[in-house]
Amino acid sequence: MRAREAFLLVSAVVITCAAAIEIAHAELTFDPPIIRRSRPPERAFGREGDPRKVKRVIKIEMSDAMRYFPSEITVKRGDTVRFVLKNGGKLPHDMVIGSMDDLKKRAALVKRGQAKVSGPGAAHVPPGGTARFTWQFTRPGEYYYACLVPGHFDAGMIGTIVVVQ
Ligand SMILES: [Cu+2]
Repeated sequence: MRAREAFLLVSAVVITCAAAIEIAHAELTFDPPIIRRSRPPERAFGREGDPRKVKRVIKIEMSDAMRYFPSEITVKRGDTVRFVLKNGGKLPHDMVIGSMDDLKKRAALVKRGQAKVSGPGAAHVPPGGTARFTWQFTRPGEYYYACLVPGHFDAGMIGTIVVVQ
């Protein structure tokens, strides 16, 4: 094997290992929503989006009927989306993106007063207020957005995000 081929092979192995470690780390740790990192951690459902690379703007309305409108959205893999939230109700509402498992865990923490809704992929919206955040969907699949104000998640304030190739 020539030196150049050997170098390429070693490089490929190193890069593959680094990627595998990063994926394992992202899936095994539960990042408390308050903690921010310098580089957006990649989760199963994507990562914090760069506001300069927004490709789509999606408006979502929240109501005291414990529903989002729309309650289902479809995005393309790789798209960076700016979510513009409007709370038309008299109660506060949240929008937090995640897998169903992740959202259930976060809802339980918020309910016990052990976490607040903030950080990447999440926003808390006061009555009559608006908020926005940017998210990049990096993997195809079905994910969710939910309101973690105690009682709202249980009342079905959940929407579905379908990420297509
Ligand atoms: Cu709510």
